[in-house]
Order: sequence, then structure tokens, then C-alpha cells
Amino acid sequence: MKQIRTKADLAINGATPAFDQPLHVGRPNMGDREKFLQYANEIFDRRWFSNNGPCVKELEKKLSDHLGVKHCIVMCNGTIALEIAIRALGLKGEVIVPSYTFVATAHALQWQEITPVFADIDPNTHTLDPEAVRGMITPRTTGIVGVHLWGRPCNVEALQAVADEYGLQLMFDAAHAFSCTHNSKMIANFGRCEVFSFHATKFFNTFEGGMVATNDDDLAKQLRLMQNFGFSGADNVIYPGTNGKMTELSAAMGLTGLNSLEEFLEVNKKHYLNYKQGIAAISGLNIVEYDEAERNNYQYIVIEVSDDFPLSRDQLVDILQAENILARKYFWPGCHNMEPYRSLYPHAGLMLPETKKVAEQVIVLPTGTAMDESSIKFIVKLLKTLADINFFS
Ligand code: T4K
Repeated sequence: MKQIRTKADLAINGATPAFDQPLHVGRPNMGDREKFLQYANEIFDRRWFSNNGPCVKELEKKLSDHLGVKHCIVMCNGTIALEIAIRALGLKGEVIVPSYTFVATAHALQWQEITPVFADIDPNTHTLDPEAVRGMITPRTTGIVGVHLWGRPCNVEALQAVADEYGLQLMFDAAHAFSCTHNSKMIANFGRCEVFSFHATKFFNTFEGGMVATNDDDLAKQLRLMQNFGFSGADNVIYPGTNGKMTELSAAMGLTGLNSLEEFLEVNKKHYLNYKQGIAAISGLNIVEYDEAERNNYQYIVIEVSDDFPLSRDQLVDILQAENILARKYFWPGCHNMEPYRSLYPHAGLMLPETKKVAEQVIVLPTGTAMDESSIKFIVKLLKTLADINFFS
């Protein structure tokens, strides 16, 4: 592995990059290829490719068992699953969401002409601050969408108390939180429903995919209708639905991934602990920690770069990327600074000081089964070198 001792050794200054292939955030976890190909062969033999086929049914049953939730309705992606859940709950007018999230959370509302009202986050958890939520409620508010960012649960109980006090619906965007617990209960069981993403970049993936989980029988029925054009049996349409169905091949990828879930988790945890141990010794960097009393998927390695670090967050990202370590600035600059929100609500940022601070400090580093221990040790060593020497003096 390349040695970095002086600033001339950095790729950003013209030296050879540390890695000849890019290290990505979000490289897919794959599971047993042979098992997947076996499923794929069976799909071809059956000539049943979509529309609630046997793989989808098996996946939904296994997901329900794993999460201890009554209904798992798998869908074609997390964004459509969010849109359908929002519609099934009858949300309208204004809905309170964090700005510090992937833009799909806000778009799923705006797409349906519902106003996403951005509330600030708690800087310690990076999730919605329930008191900030309370401050954004108006007579037009119908619901709250909490986001379990990085797989760490929102303050579920406090958000539920605010929702109950004002008669609002509460649902969660749990795109990051598959197979994680809150108070030892699997995320999937909180609020009216919880929405997952099974995108390729997620801890557990179905190439593209998503899911709504709920314990509410009537809501589950409504979600299934909406997901399948409103069909209630052959030729009987009783609702203006859309097409949110998952394909059999995606479900096969899910079944393959479920078989290897504990291996994915073990690798992620080992990587997290290696990063954590190394970064703890670097002043100016703080790793976002997972509560070891809970089950976590350790999908994201999130670092806050404080003013004590000799480089700005952006300088650090540029240096890492030049070495082919493709660190990301998730979720900078916040949804409220993206279109159409920036133009529609130009003053939203005034209410979001913590969102601004966190979004300007965070970098996300590569992890997952495509990463190995020696690469992680190199990244940690590089961060330490960058902290110790002022390369820009
Ligand atoms: N809510 C939240 C809180 C979310 O985070 C997301 C999605 C959603 C809702 C919506 O769920 P979906 O509709 O996506 O199911 C990525 C993902 O596209 C997105 O799914 C994810 N969140 C978000 C956090 O990350 P980008 O723009 O960062 O993706 P991209 O294409 O840059 O991919 C990241 C890295 O992964 C790349 O550098 C390369 C690597 N990669 C990617 C793919 C697709 C691979 O190595 N192989 C691959 O197949 O958004």
C-alpha cells in the first residue's frame, strides 16, 4: 500500500492514487450467486415474471417473520413505496419531514402536491427534533414522516406523542433501517407504517426495490390495492391505483440476500469497529456511533468533521476522492437547498440551523462486503496523517 508522509505523496498533488479501482460508498452486498441463478432458472421455467409470483410471496412471508410485523408489501422501489404509503394514509396539505435526508423523502410528498414542511434535526441523532416538529405544525398539517437516518431510530415515542396531541398521522421512512431495532423491537413496527428501500446500495437489496410494513390490516389492504392499479380480483377495479409491483427476479435477489444477511451484518460490524477504533484517536473527527444494546445493520460509516480538524470537510472529501476513496457528502446541502424547494421555500433554511451545521460536517466512508480490512486500515491511517500534519502550511 502507498505510503503518505508529505503532501507531495497525495494524489491531489499529482502522486499516484492509493487505490487503482474506486472504493465506493454503496457497493452492493450480493449473497450466494449460485443460489440466485438457481432462483432465476426456476423463474424462467415457470414463465412467471411479475404480479405477486411465488418468489414475491416467499419474500414477503420471510420478511414478515424476520421483522415480526404482520404485513410486508414489497414494491418496485422505495420512492414508489413512500408515495403509496403517503397516499394510503390520506396525507394532504402539509406534512412535516426533515430536510436532512435523501431527496426522495421530500419528493414523495411534492409529487402528490403535498407541501413538505422541513423541521430541524437533533444534532446528536441527525433525526427529527420532536420540539422542532411541534413548532412547524399549522392547521394544514396532516402528518409527520420521520426518517431513521443511518439506520438509527428517530425519537419514536416523542414523535408519536406530538402526533397524538395534534391528531396527526405518523409514518417512517426506514430506507436505511432494515433489520435494525428500537428498544429491542424491529423497525417496521412503529407509526402507522414504515417504508424501506431495497436499492442496490442498501444493506439488503433486491437490485431495485422497496417495501411498506404495517400491523394495520385495513391499511395493508389499501396498500395492496394501490400497488396493483386498484384491482380487487380479476377485472374489478375499485380504486385509482398505480403500478408498484416487485418483479420475481428482484424478489429472488431478496431471497438470496436474506440467506446471507447475518454474514453481511458481521462484515459491516467488523468494518464499523475498525473505523471506530481508529477514528476515536483522531482529534477533529467524530464517528457517528451505533447503540450496541440494539441490533444495527452498520450500513453507513458516518464521520463529522469539526472545526478542530485542520482541513475543511470539502477539502477532506477532495483529498480522499483523489486517492480513489469515494467518500460522499450525504445529505448535503439538505433538501431545502434543492429544487423545487429552494425556489418554493427560500426562507426554509432560517428554521434549520442544526441541519445546516450537520450537512456541512458529514462525510460517509466506504464499507460493506466489497471492502476489506486492509483498505479500511489504510483509510484510517490516512485520516490520522492528515490530522497530524498541516499539508497546507
Ligand atoms: N429515503 C431515503 C432516506 C433514502 O436514502 C432513499 C434512497 C430513499 C428514500 C428512496 O429509496 P429508492 O427509491 O432509491 O429505493 C443512492 C441511492 O440511489 C438511493 O437509493 C439511496 N437512498 C441514496 C442514499 O443513495 P446516490 O445518488 O448516492 O447513488 P449513486 O448512484 O451515486 O450510488 C452510490 C454508489 O454506489 C456509487 O458511487 C456506485 C455504487 N454503486 C451503485 C449502484 C447502483 C454500485 O457499486 N453498484 C450499483 O449497482 O443515491
